[in-house]
Amino acid sequence: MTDLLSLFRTMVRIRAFEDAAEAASQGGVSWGGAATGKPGEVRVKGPLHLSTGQEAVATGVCAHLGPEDLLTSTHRGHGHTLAKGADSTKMMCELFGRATGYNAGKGGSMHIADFSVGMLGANGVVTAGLPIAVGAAHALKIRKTGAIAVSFFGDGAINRGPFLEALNWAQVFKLPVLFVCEDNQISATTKSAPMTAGTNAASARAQSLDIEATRVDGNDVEAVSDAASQLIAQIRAGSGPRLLHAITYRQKGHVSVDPATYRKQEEVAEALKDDPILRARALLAQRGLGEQAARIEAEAKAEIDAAVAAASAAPAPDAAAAYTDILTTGEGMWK
Ligand SMILES: Cc1ncc(C[n+]2csc(CCOP(=O)(O)OP(=O)(O)O)c2C)c(N)n1
Repeated sequence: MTDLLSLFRTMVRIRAFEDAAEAASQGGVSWGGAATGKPGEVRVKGPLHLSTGQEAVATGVCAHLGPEDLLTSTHRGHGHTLAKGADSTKMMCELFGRATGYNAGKGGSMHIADFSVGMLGANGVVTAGLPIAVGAAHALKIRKTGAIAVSFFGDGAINRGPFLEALNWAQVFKLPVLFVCEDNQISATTKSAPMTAGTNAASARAQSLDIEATRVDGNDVEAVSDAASQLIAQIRAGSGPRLLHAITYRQKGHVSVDPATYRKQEEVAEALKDDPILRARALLAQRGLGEQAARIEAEAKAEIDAAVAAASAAPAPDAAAAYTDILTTGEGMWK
């Protein structure tokens, strides 16, 4: 569904999910440091990479995908995963380390996958999702399913080799894959511009391989949706790969406990005015849909409150589960 109310619903569900997850992680493990919260207070342990401010990109792209289409994500994957149709309660349970989570509480925020909705997984290794998506797209092409693969990645990812390898392979074999660069203009804690050669590097590098690329305002959900719709239609018609370069802004630090003091407060304040949800809410009000928008936000908040309650009440995994679903317990290696 691509009308603005539907797009708004996805964006506010993502925002509510991440706000709740962040609240549950406050006072948790400090970045690179020791646990600072009181036991029992902190329900999300370890780092949490939030995509606050980037919701329009996940939303606008995934609105054009079905469960048969495949998706790879990044370390900042909550939005992509929700937009692709994953269950918010199972996701929250995973963040809370509960047995009822997507990975039985053993994976956490960066390892959520749900193959039933085509979500192949978040990924802590920067750029690793691109070759996975290309492999998936190759399989889709061989099987002639008509489905496509989509890979989200950050602007930092384009400086690693697998970016070029993935794009090259996809173009050589004319694979059905959409590469989506979420250009939030920062890589972890470092501004991207001074360490990235070229202008509009994500699009320009794709174009150097004759892959058509479209640049879009990534905080304008309708613009993202329109651009994605066109590119995805071309891919479904057999064009081979396309790249969507969405310019956006990450409102929070690299991880939830990072206060991002390396960024000027004026820059953040200015960027907050361009919040994609504020923009969509204002547009809906202008179009006489303010009441519906408010109802949708209340529903999203209620859904996520219920997810938090369910996750809080859910059981932790058995201690014995630490030894299941692992490749090796190390015996052979150390003897
Ligand atoms: C191969 C690899 N190198 C380094 C890291 C450490 N790291 C985690 S996130 C990140 C920056 C990624 O930047 P970008 O892709 O722009 O995403 P952002 O965090 O800005 O959303 C780095 C270098 C990693 N996870 N994987």
